[in-house]
Amino acid sequence: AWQKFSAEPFNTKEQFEQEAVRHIETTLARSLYNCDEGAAYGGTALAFRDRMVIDWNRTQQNQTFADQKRVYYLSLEFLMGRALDNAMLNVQQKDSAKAGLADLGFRMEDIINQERDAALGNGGLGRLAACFLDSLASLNYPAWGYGLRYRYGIFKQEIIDGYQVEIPDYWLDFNPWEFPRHDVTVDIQFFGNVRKYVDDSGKQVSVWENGEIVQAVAYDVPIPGYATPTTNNLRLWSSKAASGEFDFQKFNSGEYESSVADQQRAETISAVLYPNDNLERGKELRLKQQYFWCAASLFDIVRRFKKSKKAWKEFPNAVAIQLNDTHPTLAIPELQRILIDQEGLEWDEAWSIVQKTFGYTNHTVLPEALEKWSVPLFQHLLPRHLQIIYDINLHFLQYVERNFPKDREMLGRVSIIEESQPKMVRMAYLALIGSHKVNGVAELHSDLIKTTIFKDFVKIYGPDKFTNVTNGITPRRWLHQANPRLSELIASKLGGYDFLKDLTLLHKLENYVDDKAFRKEFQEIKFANKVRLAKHIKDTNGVSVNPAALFDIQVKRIHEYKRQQLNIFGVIHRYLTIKSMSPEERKKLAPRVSIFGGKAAPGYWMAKTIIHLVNAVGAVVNNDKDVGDLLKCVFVEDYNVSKAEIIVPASDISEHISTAGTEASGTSNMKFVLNGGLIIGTCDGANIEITREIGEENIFLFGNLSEDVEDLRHAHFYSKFEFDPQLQRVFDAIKEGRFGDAGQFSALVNGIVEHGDYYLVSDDFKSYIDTHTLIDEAYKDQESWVSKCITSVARMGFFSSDRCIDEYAEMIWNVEPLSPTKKA
Ligand code: 26W
Repeated sequence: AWQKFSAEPFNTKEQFEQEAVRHIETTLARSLYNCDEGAAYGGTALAFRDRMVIDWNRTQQNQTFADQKRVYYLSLEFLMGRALDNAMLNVQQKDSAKAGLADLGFRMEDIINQERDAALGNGGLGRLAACFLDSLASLNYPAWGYGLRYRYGIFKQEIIDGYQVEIPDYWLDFNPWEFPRHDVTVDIQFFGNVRKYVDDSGKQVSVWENGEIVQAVAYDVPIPGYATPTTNNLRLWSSKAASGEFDFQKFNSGEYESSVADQQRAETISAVLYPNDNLERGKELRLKQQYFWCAASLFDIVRRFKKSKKAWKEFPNAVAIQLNDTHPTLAIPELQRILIDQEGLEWDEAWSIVQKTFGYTNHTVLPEALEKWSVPLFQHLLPRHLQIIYDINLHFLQYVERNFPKDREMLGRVSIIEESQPKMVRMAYLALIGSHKVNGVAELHSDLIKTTIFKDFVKIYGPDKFTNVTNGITPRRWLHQANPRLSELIASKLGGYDFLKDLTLLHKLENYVDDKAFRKEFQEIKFANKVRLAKHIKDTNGVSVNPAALFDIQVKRIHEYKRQQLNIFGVIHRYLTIKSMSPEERKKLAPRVSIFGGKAAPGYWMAKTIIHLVNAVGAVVNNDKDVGDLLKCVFVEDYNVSKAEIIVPASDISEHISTAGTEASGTSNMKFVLNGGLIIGTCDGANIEITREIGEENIFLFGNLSEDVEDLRHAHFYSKFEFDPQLQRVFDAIKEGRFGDAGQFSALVNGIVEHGDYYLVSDDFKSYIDTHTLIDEAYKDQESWVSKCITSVARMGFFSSDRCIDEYAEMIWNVEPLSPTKKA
């Protein structure tokens, strides 16, 4: 049994009511007579926040006094979703709150639904960061997250006439989970020039001066751990004009308007999350965001370290910084700059500290996602950093030259500076060179980075610099919170909720695979979850779907490499097949509901075309009398974390069908299986390890392997290839205009027919369709289907983000948990 430090839990509903009502009436200044659901949410959130804050303060104090290494997770994205349910779970007083809210005339579910998602991320990378924060706190690691406090998160998606429309996500009207720290500010410099001189001792000194200053203000968000008092901190920086004489001069000279304009320009830095996923666009504002956040975070980390009065060589024993992809790579030259320009260390000593401090996680091998910044832009915005990067590169290339004197070509290949017009800074190389470990996020991906993008670096540094940490997900949100009935059923068999702290305990469920009562309950829960999703679909799309049908779900960012186009072509194929059948034949078919969801980057036309086609197919199929319940096709608008919590538990089959070798890991695949759904997938990312864990009899794999992709692509250009007739039939139907004007979809079809089919849709189509036929058959045998589902859940223990965090801690960070009970 554990206890929170704050010794005042809501033991009774009256206690909860008293506190919630006090907040409604005082903090929110609302009269109880017009207390709506929004106010009830506010009161509830604030009451729980009070419970967390005491633990938070204690944890921070404890971490300050403990002489122990800390982890800093730098991520430009934290896709947190809602916080209230998570806070209630971790403070463990949800029952009193539920009863208290009922007294006040509210349903807990409605109150939870009042909260807006904190959607400060695009997809997998941002959600992974959120799962990691949950695990770090739950495992008592002394760890902070650092990010940006965007005023606008990922846009809200509306589907209008079948097209995606983006609406700004202004989410901060009421955010009870953040604490502004107006006293924690950092001045951040941009632009200016570098002055060099030799000081009295004969040392070369560089001064970066005459820049423009923007202020970073800290906003702190408490991150409570599960079943532990440890409450870590997520610090998000917000930008603000530096208040200084400059402004006053403008006021005095009557330039009030332009001084306000300066203010707005400064605030623009943290205004909006870039909505691109896996596509780099080289915008100046994005580089500004990256430096602003890295510089503020490093200043903060260094300030904290300096309070300990330790020698600089101790820095890597006190601090581990993890770079979530290359977005925070500027932290590397920034730390080097602080150490040599401000702290007066010699280059080599400083550089050794830098390399020991950082670890770099790569999340993608897609070439268009690899960050590169133009040298002229760098020169303009961060002149001193560019010099430091050149110096890092010089030292590095000299090292390479010494060790590989015969391979002259290598220098150009591995240089941080790409000799293009204009020259470019390759951020992934800088991140790799400045870190002591580089990891991929699933076994296949970690192997691929060593043979493709970082091949030369394996020769240079040896293979030990590279490692794998397969991604994971937090079972607190993705099992207990999203699927409370399944969690409860599991707890009833395993004798409690220990599995939420040690997910490998799920293996004991294998003893219940043949247990009649357990199986029945398991099926009932899945059905109830499908009913819930069917209601959501009815409410938002107006389409009635039969919860007894097989729910086939693909929800994730829309991207050609993820191949939603393969899925929708499969749906069209199914539709055409149904149409060609006699009523007798149709009776033998298993009813299906194909569900899509996900956002397209606003400038990604092909992805938007895919969304449009899904909606166009839905409009035809869902209204065809010949088809009826046999096939429905729906696009769920505005897919986000809280929608995922409804969608994931309702799936029978989910689709993870990327071209082999393109999806670094995938994490929703883990969520779906953990919630008792099966998957159809390619041999890609974490699908491979899921197969290893659950057994190949429990997954539907199809398609070409990553080692064959290159040859297949090549063949598209050099041998005239015939399409599978079934795919041809799909294209013909589109061209005939059966889903509206064919011209709208021509780019999609032509990309495959005429432009090389880069993502191998035609190569994998037959295998995909055949596998879906197997799925239809398998689903008819409900007994064996349920056995597969239960066995799979039992074998998913490996994919907890807790396992993942322990691996990072041991292999990369060299940090230990800090007991929360240790007295400060
Ligand atoms: C600079 C533009 C940009 C923006 C976002 C480039 C790359 C990204 C991310 C790295 C994209 C992303 O979210 N990658 C996903 O990371 C997940 C967590 O590791 C993996 O599970 C997914 O396979 C990977 O696509």
